[in-house]
Amino acid sequence: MSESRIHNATLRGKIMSADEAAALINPGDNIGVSGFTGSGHPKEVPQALARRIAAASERGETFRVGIFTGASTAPELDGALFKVNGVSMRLPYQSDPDCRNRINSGDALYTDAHLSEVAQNTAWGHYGKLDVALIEIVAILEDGRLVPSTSVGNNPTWLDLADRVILEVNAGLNAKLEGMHDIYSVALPPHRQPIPLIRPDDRIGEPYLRVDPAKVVAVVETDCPDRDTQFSAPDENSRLIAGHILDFLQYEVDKGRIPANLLPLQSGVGNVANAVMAGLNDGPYENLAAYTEVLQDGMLDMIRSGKLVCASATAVSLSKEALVDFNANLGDYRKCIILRPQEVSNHPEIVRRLGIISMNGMLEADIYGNVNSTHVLGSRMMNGLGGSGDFARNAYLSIFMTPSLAKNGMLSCIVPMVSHVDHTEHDVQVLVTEHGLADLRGLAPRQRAKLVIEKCADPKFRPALRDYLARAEKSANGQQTPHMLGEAYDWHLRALKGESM
Ligand code: 0RQ
Repeated sequence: MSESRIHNATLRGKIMSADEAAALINPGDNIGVSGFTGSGHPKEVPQALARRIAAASERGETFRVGIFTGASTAPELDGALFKVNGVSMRLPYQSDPDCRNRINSGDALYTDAHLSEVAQNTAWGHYGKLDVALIEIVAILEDGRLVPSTSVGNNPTWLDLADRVILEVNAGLNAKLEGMHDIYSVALPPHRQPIPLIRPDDRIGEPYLRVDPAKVVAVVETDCPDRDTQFSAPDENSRLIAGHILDFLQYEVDKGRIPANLLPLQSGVGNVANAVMAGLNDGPYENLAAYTEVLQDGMLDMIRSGKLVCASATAVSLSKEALVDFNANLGDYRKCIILRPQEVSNHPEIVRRLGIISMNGMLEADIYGNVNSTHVLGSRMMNGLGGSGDFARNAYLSIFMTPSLAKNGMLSCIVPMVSHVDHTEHDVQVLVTEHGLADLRGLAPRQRAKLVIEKCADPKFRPALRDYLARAEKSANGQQTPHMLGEAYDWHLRALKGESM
């Protein structure tokens, strides 16, 4: 493999095993790893590091590291390191069960941040010094430039800022990825310039990552697939939510507010997002574009059918079946998929310029339109904010969606007051559940509340929400945004006692 994938003589001289590379990581190091939603993460060195940490722990020594990523990774990285309690600090978005449990038990500190801001926050030193960059790539060119993997994430920043660099060259990923990426660096103020990206398919950088070869301390050859992301067939709720969104988008087209080929689409992760894409694929739209962070199965289907002519993202996160097709037809997909650093894929300047239609999941919304995407019952971290805030605040249309009920109908996802706020009423224009869609644009809080209750709440919780609103409006507190503060969280308090909200 070294013949075909590592063409630079200096870096070929640094090839070693994953265990040897992991031995170059010290207790207390902060490690910037590649990886975004289960794609493009290093796969062998993290497991070797986890073995070292476990051995140190058996000797009674403390060995913990800080892990900075693009977003969520996979069992070989977050899973392995968190199982051995080897991570003292983690950022940003995650979705691994062991990682989530360590965060919520207090074993690990977790810093959640807008994905577009992580690179600049690191450069400014807000998270501490970055000691090591551990980056998966698919090849090294003769001149030392690196062919990125299935995600770009924060890799340019990690390579730039870290003292030491460890590269995993993965022969298990398709070499035809070369040319799919567009690496552009955003300067820090006061040197920042407008990002010259006017259309989703503009290329503004170069297809390779660069690294100072003198900083590279290890090159590890691997041959491992990415995590595959399982999608179930859209359930009834997902189909209904997708249907409401599609009707709404058609209404906007008919009103002349958006063009017939819509505006560039951003779609969050998960089955509902995929169901919306499936609906768009079956709909009357042509020449669609995506400017998003994660490209999932639904968008790949749309590229194949010719409906989606361009997709800009920072990662490709596919099911096993979709990966087979992706790899078989990569030459064709490369013509319309561009992978960028997350600082660019999620950049507020671009999101506002392009007028994106943004669609993200949520845990709960309140009757006034504030959204909680991250904290179950106010305290327990789910996954993190991800890119939802990058898009929601700056999109032309920001849509949040959820089934109206959770936990076997015990919880209402429409509540009097959200137990944690990620997206304020000012950043949420449309709420959707299986029951309907509430277009909140231009409405005052009390108008919004009536619409959210009638359109989005499950019928079994509507009477209690109507009653709350009516009494709040009459109460002394009932002004611009009527609330009864002594009662607003009774719904969550009942849930915490294991009762229905
Ligand atoms: O719990 O896993 O224990 O069964 O939350 O809920 O309905 O499966 O929804 O998979 O679409 O995730 C907000 C988490 C929704 C996701 C969130 C419980 C429910 C279940 C998951 P179980 P569903 P989804 C792009 C954009 C933030 C980041 C983001 C998310 C679990 O969309 O992480 O948008 N968003 N990034 O039972 C208590 C409620 C609940 C609830 C659902 N009201 N109270 N629990 N659940 N509603 C991607 C990136 O940025 C990388």
